[in-house]
Amino acid sequence: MDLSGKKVSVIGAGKSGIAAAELLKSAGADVLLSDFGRIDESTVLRLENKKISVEQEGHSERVYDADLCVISPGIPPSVEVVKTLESKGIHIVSEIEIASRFCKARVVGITGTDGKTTTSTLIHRILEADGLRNEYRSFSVGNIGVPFSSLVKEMTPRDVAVVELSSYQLERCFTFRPDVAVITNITPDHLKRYEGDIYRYAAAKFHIYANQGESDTLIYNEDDPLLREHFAGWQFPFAVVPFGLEPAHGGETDRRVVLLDGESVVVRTSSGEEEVIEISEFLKNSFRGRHNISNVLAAVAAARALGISSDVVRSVLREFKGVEHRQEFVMTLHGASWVNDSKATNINAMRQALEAVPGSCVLIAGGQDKGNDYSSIAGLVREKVSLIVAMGESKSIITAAFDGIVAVKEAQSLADAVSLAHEAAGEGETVLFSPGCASFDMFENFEDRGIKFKQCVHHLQPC
Ligand code: UMA
Repeated sequence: MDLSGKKVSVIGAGKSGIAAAELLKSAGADVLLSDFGRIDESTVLRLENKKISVEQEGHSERVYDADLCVISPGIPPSVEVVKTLESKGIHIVSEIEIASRFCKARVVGITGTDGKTTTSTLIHRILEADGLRNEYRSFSVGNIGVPFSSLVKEMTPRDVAVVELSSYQLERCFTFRPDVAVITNITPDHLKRYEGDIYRYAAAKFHIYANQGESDTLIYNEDDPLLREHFAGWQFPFAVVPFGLEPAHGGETDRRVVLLDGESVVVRTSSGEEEVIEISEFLKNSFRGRHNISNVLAAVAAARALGISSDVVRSVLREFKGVEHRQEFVMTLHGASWVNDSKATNINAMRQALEAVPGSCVLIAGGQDKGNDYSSIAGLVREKVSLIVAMGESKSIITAAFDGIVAVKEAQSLADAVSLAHEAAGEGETVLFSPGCASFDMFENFEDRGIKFKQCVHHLQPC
């Protein structure tokens, strides 16, 4: 892609903005990277050495002197700079859109409210294993933490980019066309950005298949009511592969192509049903729960669409130990199992973690509230939780929500929460750290929160 002489403004100097600026510069564009906060000195120096103009602590008029604007995913459409760009008719695209225009590799895109990191990681591991035999590489990029723009120039037509995509990243995608698109589920999340409307949130996610054509595949979760309804009866110009755990819903035709049949993952083909793997072969302490079986079905469907043999899929699934911060087993202490689920930033993820707990648990929850409706999990909490330890900004909201349902103790810090849970946890119980809230009230991000949780747990261990 030749951008010689084009002026491009990049808004937001986080990971994706910096990577997009560097990519655009390498294609000959005249790039301005603008951030309303401070950018660290070494980054400014590095970028200026590459002849990228940088401005910080505010977006100036220079931003509007552009042929094109690339926007970072975390910047909502409601902010002044975006509105002004729009009023001036400057074309605004997402970082994913720009990276995809440079991409020579095949692309697998994975979106959804929950499960996208686990599903992306599974697909990436399967591709890595297959790539070793067939001499290609798999790149795991996107919302998972490595900007697509930062690696896209290394990718060749033989390679595969496995791109985890948030709804934010799919907004302002216009030509992005994954060869294989996966939608894991859609439940309420990030609704502030979408003015409380789940269909606006879903519409952003549906950009994932908007440009797909004849040679492409769309994989979606038939168990998800919103997706099931959305895809019912439609004719698409590409292959559609529903997957699901549940048998046909309410007498409807069973459309599932990849499914759970008894204890086995099965693929329906034109010549019958093929068993891929039994669930007991991949479920383990560090990778458990029905939602993870669902993630496996999605990954199996993607592997099929990419022509990967069941042998490779099986060998990867048997070895897979889950993803850090996602129901990650930390250790057993005095008979209680400690689980780090810091990635659970919404109620649905918290529900999945609670459902996966084998017996009763002490739940550590709380953080920056997202307008959570805790009543939707009251029954599950009554059934499974012996004590809630509430922490962070939302601790009083949690206390009020579970008053009369289960005992709640409020913690003053993460270390305090861990210590209160340790005192309460009985033998055979699980201590589940599944905040159900964003992390930004006390931590840099959910990774930072998960790492600090694990450090606190390890400090409990007697020497
Ligand atoms: N900023 C401005 N002007 C504004 C608002 C913000 O300049 O009006 C600046 C901030 O000062 C900051 C920068 O924008 O310097 C932040 O950009 P960003 O929030 O888009 O963050 P990045 O570091 O670029 O990280 C993004 C994703 N972040 C978000 O979507 C919020 C990362 O997803 C992703 O891993 C990364 O790109 C690489 O692709 C994180 C995330 O929280 C994990 N995702 C959400 C989720 O999973 O729920 C959607």
